[in-house]
Amino acid sequence: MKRLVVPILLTLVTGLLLTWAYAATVRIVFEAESYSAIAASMTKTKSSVASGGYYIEIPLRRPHGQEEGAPGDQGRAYYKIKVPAAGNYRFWALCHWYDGCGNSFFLKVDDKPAVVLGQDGTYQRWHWVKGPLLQLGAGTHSITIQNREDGAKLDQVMLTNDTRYVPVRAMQQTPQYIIR
Ligand SMILES: [Ca+2]
Repeated sequence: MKRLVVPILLTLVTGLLLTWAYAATVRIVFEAESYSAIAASMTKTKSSVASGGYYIEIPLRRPHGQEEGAPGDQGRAYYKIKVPAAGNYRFWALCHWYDGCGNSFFLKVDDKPAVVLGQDGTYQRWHWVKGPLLQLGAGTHSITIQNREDGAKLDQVMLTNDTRYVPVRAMQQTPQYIIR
């Protein structure tokens, strides 16, 4: 009987920990078009293949840039989100890049310096781009997606404290975490 107590206790403790870990998982998903403000040349574009029917983009310029240069304008989209629990959140963005000179945005969170989002080599198709790990307190945060290169499109954003999670397709928007 005594030999059974330890395994039973271990099972119970493991179960409780797993339940807690699962319950504490937060995913914050918002459509790129669910911005609270937008400034040109960032544009909302209708699309039958985009989640929610729209994406936002820095439209392609003619001639399209052939090298890394300064952004053509201050185009940006601004979001406010409500983070339910403090933690480290991985930032993911569902993006579509034109080419190697149209494959990034600037990402600015709260009043921290802007960082580059993207610069990967997947062109001409929608894919999830892994962004930075953000240390966020519970409460309201602001997210700005800014022009860095023309030909860059954004469909959705996802933040999760489950840092092992890798998104594969568009997800259900979580309106409870979006402040408009
Ligand atoms: Ca969308």
